[in-house]
Amino acid sequence: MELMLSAIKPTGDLTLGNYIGAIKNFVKLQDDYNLFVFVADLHALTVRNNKEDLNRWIKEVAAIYIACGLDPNKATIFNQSDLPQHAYLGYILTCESYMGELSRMTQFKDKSARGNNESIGVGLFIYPTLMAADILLYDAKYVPVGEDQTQHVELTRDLASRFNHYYGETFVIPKAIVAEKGARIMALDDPLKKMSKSELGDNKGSIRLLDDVKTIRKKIMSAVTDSDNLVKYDIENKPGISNLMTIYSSLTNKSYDEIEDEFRDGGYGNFKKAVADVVVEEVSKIQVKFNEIIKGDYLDKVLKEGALKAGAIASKKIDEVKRKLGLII
Ligand code: AQP
Repeated sequence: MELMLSAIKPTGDLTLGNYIGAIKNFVKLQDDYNLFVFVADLHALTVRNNKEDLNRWIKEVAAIYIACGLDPNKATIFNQSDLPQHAYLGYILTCESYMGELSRMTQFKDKSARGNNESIGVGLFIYPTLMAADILLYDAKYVPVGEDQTQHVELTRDLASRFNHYYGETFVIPKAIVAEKGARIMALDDPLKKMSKSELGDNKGSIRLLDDVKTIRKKIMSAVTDSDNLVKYDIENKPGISNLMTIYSSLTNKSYDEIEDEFRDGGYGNFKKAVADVVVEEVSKIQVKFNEIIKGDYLDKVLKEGALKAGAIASKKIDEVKRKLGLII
């Protein structure tokens, strides 16, 4: 089976966006690929965190993977920081990359356009090279990502080709896989903004997978929409209702046409209630499993076994890279 790799960074309580755009797809893919899924905890360090929060989020991501249906007997699940090989290859790939190409990465560009370059962390500047290392360590052929990450997979491809060119065939050139539907779930309080787990403030825009059922219903019922009361998919003119349709469609597998028919005479109130029902049903199942997994030492065991398996592959790759560069192994 071909190797596919993806990750989530523990930077907040996971959202419905993370589930629909990423985890739900991982679960489907685990039967057809040799799937490696990790908790990208080193990537979480590009911003300063409270250590209790970070620790809780790391465990939450790992436990949610399993609660959503990732099977540790099929997928390899591990913590990035358990394997120093990631940072090691990240440094080597940083040396292979150019200021120009890293300056063009959207996140850094956006942040530097907003003002004071002097205070932007270097971690944010070089995190795409760490992401390249995450992928290239395992010879991953496919990388499922959200739309906003495709640029980083392009950089990974460039770095892999560059290394192969100068030092001889070493890395597999990976391909990004972007899911069509659900690739971008938007915030409920501002459908022009992505639903994000690190969103601060009153948190009305993000449904958290561990939110209680009442809160979830309330957030969906008060989601921002237009006022013409017609359930119709029109991303330009009706971004709020279209976003809710994407959520509903992703969880029920109904097409947009079917949803429009179903709610033709119902108006927004009925539709929002139906969206809340399917979200609550799905999330409740995840929460029951999560509450079992988070107790006891099962999670530790899964992460240790995952790190052993991934570590064996990563160490071999590091030896190969050192040999190619002329470093002593
Ligand atoms: N709103 C979303 N819609 C669809 N997919 C989403 N993902 C995140 N938000 C949405 C997908 O979830 C995975 C998480 O990747 P990540 O943790 O590395 O970072 P991210 O994409 O930056 O996710 P967040 O939740 O927005 O985190 P913060 O707030 O920390 O930046 C990816 O596969 C992503 O596409």
